Amino acid sequence: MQCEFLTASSSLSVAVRDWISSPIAMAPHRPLLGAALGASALAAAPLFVAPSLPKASRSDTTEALQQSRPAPTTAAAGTAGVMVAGAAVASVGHARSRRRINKKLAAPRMAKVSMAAAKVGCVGIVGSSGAVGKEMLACLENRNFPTDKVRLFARRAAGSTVKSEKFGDIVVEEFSLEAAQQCEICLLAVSGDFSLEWSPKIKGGPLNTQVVDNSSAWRYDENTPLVVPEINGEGKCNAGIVSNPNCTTAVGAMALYPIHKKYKLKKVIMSTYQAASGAGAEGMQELEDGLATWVKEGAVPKPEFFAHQLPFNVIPQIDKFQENGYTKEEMKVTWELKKIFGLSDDVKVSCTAVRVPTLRAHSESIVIETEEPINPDDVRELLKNSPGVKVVDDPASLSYPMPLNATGQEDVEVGRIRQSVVFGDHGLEFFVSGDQLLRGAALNAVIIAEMAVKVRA
Ligand code: 2RA
Repeated sequence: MQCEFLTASSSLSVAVRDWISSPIAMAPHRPLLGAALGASALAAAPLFVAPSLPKASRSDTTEALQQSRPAPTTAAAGTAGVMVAGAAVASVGHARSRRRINKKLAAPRMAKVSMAAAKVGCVGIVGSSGAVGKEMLACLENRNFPTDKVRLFARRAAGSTVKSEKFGDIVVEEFSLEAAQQCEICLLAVSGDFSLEWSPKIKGGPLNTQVVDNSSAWRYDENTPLVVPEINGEGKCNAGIVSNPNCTTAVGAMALYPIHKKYKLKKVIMSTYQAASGAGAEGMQELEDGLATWVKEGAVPKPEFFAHQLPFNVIPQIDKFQENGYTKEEMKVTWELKKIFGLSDDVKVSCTAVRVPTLRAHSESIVIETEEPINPDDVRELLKNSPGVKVVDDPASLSYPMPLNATGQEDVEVGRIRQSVVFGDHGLEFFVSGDQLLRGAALNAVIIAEMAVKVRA
């Protein structure tokens, strides 16, 4: 059965998409999205403990996504498929209103740096034209970052002008070491290879430039701090290179850390529902194009970016497979939680990472076993008072975290908090949705930079 409005003319489709992105249609209880997400993958994978953190890698996640080449692709357009299309088309509209949403962001719970207290002359964004680079500029604007000037570096966009309400018209430049070192802080939204080559050269120099790197290049380097500022930022943000975690780790860490501090984690089993934008702008584009073509022509084109068709599908592979059968995306959660939380080898963390046809915000189903007895009511109270977290957990009013609602929000939503039937009074299960372009990338980097400014003062 096909939904009438999705098979109608393209102008009607546009009208429908506009309606879907309207505030009324974005009311939190739309069953369409819940059903679509419910069809996503879940798995309780065997536990695995990384014997040690991996060496810094020369390959970056985003590039690795253009994995093994695709399999065939005709859209299966059953009822479930139509529902997924509805959800994803809604996300398209939502992405369009992203700028509006960002302007409406709730006051962040992490204190902003006061202009009077500390300030730097210039912040650079290297890789400014990508999905994360653009959000970095938006975060600097939205959070009133204490700098006089922002410089943007991007190879393909060099020469174009970006209009910024706060920082004026910014002409995008080709990256050069000299220009980067004219900034006190450089935010890098580039490949791991670029970061491995340039971060050590950028740091230091006449202005003692600091690098905040969003790639995987330095995450597992023992001399480079891996930081979620609300968790382990204190005393780490003055390093020459500070590394941002992978977005999947950062989103889950916001909920897990307060729980770990109070109840001590023993086991973490995570299953993810990751949006197309986690793979960058091309990922979003392929999802949008695939859905638009399906609306017009009734078939989804062959994928060029993802290994398989994403519309009407979920893909249980993100990044490369490792020797142990996990993907690198999955092992990042194990490696990075260990480093950020300082977990002992006895604490076991496992993840199954799945790409789903949403545009933005990653969701995660998380099961934990703890050393101390734990219960949902106490954890709700704990999380209500934790920075960067918003408890959305009222089943009676159908309130729970969803990616559409988490999109554009600085806080990670946590809900569906319940006692685990597997681990009993030492176990809990919950669901999180967080805007991975913000918490998992741009916002995390900008808050690190805010802390760095304080230290420099
Ligand atoms: C993804 N987490 O969603 C990755 C990006 N770093 O593809």
